[in-house]
Amino acid sequence: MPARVIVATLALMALAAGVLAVPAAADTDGPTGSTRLDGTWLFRRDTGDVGLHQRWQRSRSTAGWTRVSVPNAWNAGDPSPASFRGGVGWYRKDFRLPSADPGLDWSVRFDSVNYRARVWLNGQRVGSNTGGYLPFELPLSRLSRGGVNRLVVRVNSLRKPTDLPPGTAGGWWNWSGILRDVHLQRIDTLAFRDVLVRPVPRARGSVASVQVRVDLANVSDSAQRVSVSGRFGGHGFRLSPRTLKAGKQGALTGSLRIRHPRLWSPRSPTLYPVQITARAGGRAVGGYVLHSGIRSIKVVKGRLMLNGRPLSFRGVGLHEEIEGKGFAVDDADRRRLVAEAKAIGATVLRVHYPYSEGVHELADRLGLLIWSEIPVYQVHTKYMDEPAVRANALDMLRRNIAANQNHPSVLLWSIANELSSFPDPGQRAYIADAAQLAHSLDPTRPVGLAVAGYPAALCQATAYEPLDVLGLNDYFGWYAGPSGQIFDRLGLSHYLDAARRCYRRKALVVSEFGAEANRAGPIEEKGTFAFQQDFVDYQLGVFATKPWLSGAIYWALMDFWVKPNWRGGDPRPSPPVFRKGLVTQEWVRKPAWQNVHAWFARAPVL
Ligand code: GCB
Repeated sequence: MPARVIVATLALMALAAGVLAVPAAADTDGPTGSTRLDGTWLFRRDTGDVGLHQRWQRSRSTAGWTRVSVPNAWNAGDPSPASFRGGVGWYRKDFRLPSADPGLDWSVRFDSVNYRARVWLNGQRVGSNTGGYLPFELPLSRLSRGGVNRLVVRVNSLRKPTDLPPGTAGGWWNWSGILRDVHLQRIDTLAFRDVLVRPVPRARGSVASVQVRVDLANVSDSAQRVSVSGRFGGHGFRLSPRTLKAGKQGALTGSLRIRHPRLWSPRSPTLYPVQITARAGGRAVGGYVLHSGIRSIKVVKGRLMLNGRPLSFRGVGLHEEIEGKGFAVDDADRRRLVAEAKAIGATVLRVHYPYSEGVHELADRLGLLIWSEIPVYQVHTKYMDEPAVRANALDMLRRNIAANQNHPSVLLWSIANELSSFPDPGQRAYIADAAQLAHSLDPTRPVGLAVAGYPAALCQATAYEPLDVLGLNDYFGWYAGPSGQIFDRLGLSHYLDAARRCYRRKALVVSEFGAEANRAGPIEEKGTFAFQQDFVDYQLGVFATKPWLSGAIYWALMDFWVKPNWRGGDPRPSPPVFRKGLVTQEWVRKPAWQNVHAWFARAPVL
């Protein structure tokens, strides 16, 4: 029995016993009947980009291919400029289906391939995908039911200036390969496309309505009468049945009411196990499992509110990176990273792209909120002005919401990081379209944007009007900023107050603050451990005097790889590694870890 099915079964057994079970393992949510296709694959670098011409998708020989373990970043540990630039590599995996039943269909789901993927099965093209951080699923046809099947993936990690994140400018290493898990999905007649379980607490939390929408595709060659039933915690529900024609997709919807719900919050992250069963012609053909949480997140009078109470969180930036593996981390690595964030007392996680399913599930269970961002990262104005770039960004936003909206941990949808500080018409159009799209797809969450925090860039009130939350990336006292305007940390308090006056109705969050530290040395020297300690004490001390601030995020918890010549503002840098971390890549806590821990322990979350 696959692990996912075992966990689902345990959750059901616990449900029957009336217990709210929280599974111990990461990555248990999603359609049942899926098996991981991780583990040993063959890999071949294609430095001359000759693979397509030589039809490597059909090659039988293993000459030139080496064994790797997927998830895999083929450039892990390689600090060269060529490694950062990226290139082409091929992966291949031979596998047998878990069942030879001719009535079943199968698909393959990739959680993350950076950046362009083309996929073949048994020599036939099955599809492609662009973008590194969102899952994609491709149907598999021409399968050998009883024999060996060969899956081949060509990965091209060279990014263009119009890609997201753009070309070589990225603020983190361009890890190349199949970076997250691969799943083989069993499909019997009906395939789950989108599942939405959206609880909305009402009447001060004394009751909640839960909206359920299940999008199914009829993959059989005849029309089917389709029905869906399920359980939300101890409560049963049924969606209105409908008939789906062969090959067609459609949504079934319904809702239920929960009286006296136990609300989800960082302090008590109550989860309701949700189990959904799809039937075709009365026969159960598929299941879907997730873990829901009932809580409300709103911006009221310039303040983020969780369950009706003002939020004042302290959080950390966190890349899903492990030294020696790049972003190709496993469940145990994710648990260790997230545990380190919990240990310092963080209640929010942020990174510049959607986290993996595993991190979302850990955050749900551990009561961490996620600032969920898409990699619209420092995109140059001339590219934001291109409608095709904006359309791609909106598509990523749509896919992020579809993939991650069932997680109670998701605090808001962030549409970009550090676009130009003086929004031109192209950027304004993007902000308006993105905010409208996110609000219409998910009216229950605020929409945010992180901006570079400079006094001269304040009061973009019209351009930022459609947003609910503004993140201020604060490097006062670290970088000099344009014309030295943030060189002196004494300007921070005044800047924050000025920001409050400019954006009265928006919730304001310090979405980044941080200082590099890679050595012992005098307190006044940038880059020393002592300087970093003094820096965090000063910054967190200023934040503590701003009761209207909805939160602050230290950037970042752990050191990580940025780019070949990364300096990060340190006069004695250690490229390519970012050293603003409070924990080194070898898991050593720097002295400032204690300072941040002490401040975070003092700050009330709600
Ligand atoms: C920023 C970026 C972040 C960088 C940071 C830095 O504003 O958003 O990705 O890591 O500055 O260290 O300069």
